[in-house]
Amino acid sequence: MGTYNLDKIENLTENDTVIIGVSSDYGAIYGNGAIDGPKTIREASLQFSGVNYEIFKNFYDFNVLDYGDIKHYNDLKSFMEEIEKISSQISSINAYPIYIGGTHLITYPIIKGLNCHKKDVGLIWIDSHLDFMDEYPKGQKYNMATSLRRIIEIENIRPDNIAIIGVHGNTQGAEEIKSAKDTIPSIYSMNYIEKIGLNNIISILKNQFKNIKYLYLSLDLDVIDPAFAPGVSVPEPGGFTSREILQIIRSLGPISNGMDIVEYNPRMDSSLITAKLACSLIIENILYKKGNPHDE
Ligand SMILES: [Mn+2]
Repeated sequence: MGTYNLDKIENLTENDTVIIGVSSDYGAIYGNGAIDGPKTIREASLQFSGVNYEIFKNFYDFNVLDYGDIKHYNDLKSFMEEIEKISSQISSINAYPIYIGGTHLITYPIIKGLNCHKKDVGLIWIDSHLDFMDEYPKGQKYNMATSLRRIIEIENIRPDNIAIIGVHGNTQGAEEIKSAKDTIPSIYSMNYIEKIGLNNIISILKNQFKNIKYLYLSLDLDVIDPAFAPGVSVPEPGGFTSREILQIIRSLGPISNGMDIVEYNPRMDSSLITAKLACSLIIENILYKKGNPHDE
């Protein structure tokens, strides 16, 4: 991101935003490539000035630090424990983390880490997919298709503190859909969002989470239409436009306490379209969330 480097998580303060790469293909089912996500998004960020035209603020006026990538392990269990540990440390300091995946599996250890400190966790899952399989394929419990199902099983995570937005498409099974609908009351599908209007859905979400102590946003880039974000492992036509996803992040960013951007796969991308959208989402999340630096 062209930001200052952070040596140790312990050096963070609650006013800081920290970028953390979670560079791994663990959890991939439909092809590798997410492991190069953080590196490619950092490279794509070099052409950004940091100044947003609309609100005329500069990214570099804020305390944004780059932790680099989380240490990789050759076994999934150790890697997930490392993510969980980092998430736990950052949330105890109350700094704002932005995790760059990696597959959607990474959200599970991130939320598990939060839970050590935060009893009242809200989660907005922005995704084409429910990721609600118990095992997929049979016997596999930890991957991009099971991540939200594992999150539901974490102690103190309540299904009514979770909202899913943007679900659509033709790749999910009937059982998975039924089981998610039976468990999570707030699922706003893409057709429903179109019918009610995105602004109204954003108002509903702001109201739903207004008393939550810690709100986490998990953004799977495949919720964006492949025309705008082709660089994902499971593209799903009929998704949000770039303008819509920017609006979602500008609106929900300010009420959130942390977020991730997952499933970026550079091997599927074209001319870094998806990486540059990811950079814009990160920059605007920070600028809209922090307000005017000179007011602070
Ligand atoms: Mn997902």
